[in-house]
Amino acid sequence: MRLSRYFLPVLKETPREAQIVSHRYMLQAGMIKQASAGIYSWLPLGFKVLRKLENIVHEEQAKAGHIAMLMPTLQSADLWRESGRYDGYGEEMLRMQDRHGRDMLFSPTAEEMFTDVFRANVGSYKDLPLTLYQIQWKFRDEVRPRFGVMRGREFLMKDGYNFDLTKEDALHAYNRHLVTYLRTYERMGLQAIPMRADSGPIGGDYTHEFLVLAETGESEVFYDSAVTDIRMGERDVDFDNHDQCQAIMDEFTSLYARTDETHDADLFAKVPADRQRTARGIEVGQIFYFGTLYSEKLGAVVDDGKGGKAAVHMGSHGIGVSRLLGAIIEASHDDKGIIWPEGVTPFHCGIVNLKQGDNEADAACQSLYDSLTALGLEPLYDDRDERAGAKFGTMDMIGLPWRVTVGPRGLKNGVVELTSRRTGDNEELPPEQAVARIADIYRGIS
Ligand code: P5A
Repeated sequence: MRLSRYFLPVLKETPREAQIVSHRYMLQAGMIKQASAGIYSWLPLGFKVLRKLENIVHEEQAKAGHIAMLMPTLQSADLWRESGRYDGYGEEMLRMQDRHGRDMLFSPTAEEMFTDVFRANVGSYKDLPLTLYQIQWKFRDEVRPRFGVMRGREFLMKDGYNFDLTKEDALHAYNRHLVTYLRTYERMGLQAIPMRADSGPIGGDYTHEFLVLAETGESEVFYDSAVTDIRMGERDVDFDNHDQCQAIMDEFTSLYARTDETHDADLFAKVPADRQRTARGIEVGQIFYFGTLYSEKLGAVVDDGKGGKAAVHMGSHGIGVSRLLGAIIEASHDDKGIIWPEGVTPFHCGIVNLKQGDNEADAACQSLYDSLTALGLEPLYDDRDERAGAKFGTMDMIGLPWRVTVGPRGLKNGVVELTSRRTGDNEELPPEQAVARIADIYRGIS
């Protein structure tokens, strides 16, 4: 993409309404624009990162055999009356009526809707296990929408629902989701720690939240510092293997890690004193096992293979996809702007032409652009007629992890400059080698 033809409305001034750095940078980098309280328009750069996050989520869900589909955002109140949540959900549910006076709502979550599709189409244990999911906009009329996409009213969620014959199978689905979530966050350059939590309006009594530690996080958390040393890494996982998934679950959740709602001071006191930590965290996901809570109310039953009928065991599993943008920026930035992890960056690298209009510099930039594009990479070429300082400022703000700077002086010596956004390290090298280096960095990342 050539910057002169892109739509990147970078703001010069610091937006005054933004209280935390991720919100400020998302506005300044031209990623989002507030439409009304807690509701945002996604401008091209923000939309690009959002799509990248969605892709990672889809890829990791597919590995576990979970099946993507899409539900409507506007749902009939009748279905929610069956579960008892139409009255129970409270002020956060946005309610409306259609022209016939029928009660409708904007889905804040979709347990009822998925259970309804299940009960209408599945009647036998032979069709289990089954996990269906979607990535879809949700609406929650939060009392205090704030921090930009972090606590929005309209937000993008990945929500998945498992249907299993037995509790044991449903707990395996729970473990499977824990594994897929850990892999998902790691690919996004984040460490999200699973912590025992409270289930709130979703119900059930077995649930973990995934928290990214950050001073600006809304949740207070208590944990054993040793949990931060555990990583999924590249290990092979067989998602059908109950024991392996259980072992990973145990590895990640046996140490003390809880949100304030479930914090137990006596248990915490047993953690070695030098490892006790109190901090703040951003909740980027949550998984739930709630058994037959919804299946009994909505009549989601199957033949159990022994001549009887059984209400299916269920859980639901959510990732805050739009919130993740904020969380990634909170975890990865400096005073000049965002620093995208390679796995989620909107463009793989920037190309800065120091002397637009100079034949040699223009040709070298074009050639770099073509070589990178031919390798399947997406560069953002700043071809505007602007001062070098302004070009660097834009690149630093939007946070592409690598920048190639091209100028007549370097070209005389046959070199361009490759700069890491994270470390600021510069290296002079011939253009072909810069291309090869960048291709190398992204090999295996996509
Ligand atoms: C699980 C999937 C659920 O709704 N039902 C379907 C279950 N869980 S949850 O924890 O309430 O939400 C899942 C994740 O969505 C994000 N989230 C938000 N993101 C931005 N703004 C909000 N107002 C908001 N509310 C929830 C969180 O990341 C949460 O973990």
